[in-house]
Formats: sequence, structure tokens, C-alpha cells
Amino acid sequence: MIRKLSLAAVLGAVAVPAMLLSAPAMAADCSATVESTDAMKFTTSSLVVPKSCKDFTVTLKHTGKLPKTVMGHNFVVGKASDIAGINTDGMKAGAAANYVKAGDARVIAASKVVGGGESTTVNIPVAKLKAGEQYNFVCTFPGHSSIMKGTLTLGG
Ligand SMILES: [Cu+2]
Repeated sequence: MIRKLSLAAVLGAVAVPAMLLSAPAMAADCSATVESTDAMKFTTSSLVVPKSCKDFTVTLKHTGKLPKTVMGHNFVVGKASDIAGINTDGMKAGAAANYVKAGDARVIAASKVVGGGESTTVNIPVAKLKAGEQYNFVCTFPGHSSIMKGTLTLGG
């Protein structure tokens, strides 16, 4: 029994990288991982969402150690022209609201706030993105958005 399980684990470890390598040839990659740190940074500065995706899934990882009350991060997407308003209203909404105003129509996607060692996922509905429009992703934790900001566009 133990021998069978370990053989399956070995086969699995070989099969998964092979699948990842062949995936881009078959379909657009509709997901990305964005890391965030105790140094108040996203390690990704730009994302291009393939227009053939229905949803684009972002996994936000906090690779640091600080708790979310001190160095929490979220991932919020909006038009570049809306980001300042989203951020100001988000900060006012407070920690219990994950720093996003309830029902904010300007928000295209928003994750919960994570602390060190945690991760979360958020879906971006691709139908809400227009070609040629400039979008940003930001962290709306108070004081973070001026540094924790990247660009997001709809690609081909
Ligand atoms: Cu942050």
C-alpha cells in the first residue's frame, strides 16, 4: 500500500510539470500569482489578461511574516481613473470591509486582506475589461496604494 502511494506521488510529480509546459500551446493562461511582502510591495508590476479567458484568477500570496493588522495586503482592480476614489473610500470602509467600500461599482475585482504566510484568490470577470483601457491593481490597505500598484490591461 505504501509502495503504491509513493509510486503515484512520483508519477504525479513528473506529470504536473509536463502539463504546465504544454498548457500555453493549448489555451491562454487564465491565472497568475502575485506575491506581496513585508516590505509593502507587490512583486508583479503589470498583468496582461488574455481576452479569450472568461475569468482571470489571481492568487495573492503574502510571503512575509507580519500580521494582516500591521502589513495586510489585498488585490483590488479598477480603471486607472477610478483607483484614487476606490482607495479613499476603501480606507474609510475599514478593516472589517477588507478596505473596499460595499457595493462600489468602480471595483472590478477585490480580494480579502491577507497577512504574512496567507494567500487568497480573486476572479477578474474578463467581460468587464475593455481593450485599450488602462486598469490598475492596488492594495487598498491604508498607506499602501502609492507603492503597491501595478498596471493591468486586456491583451490579445
Ligand atoms: Cu498592502
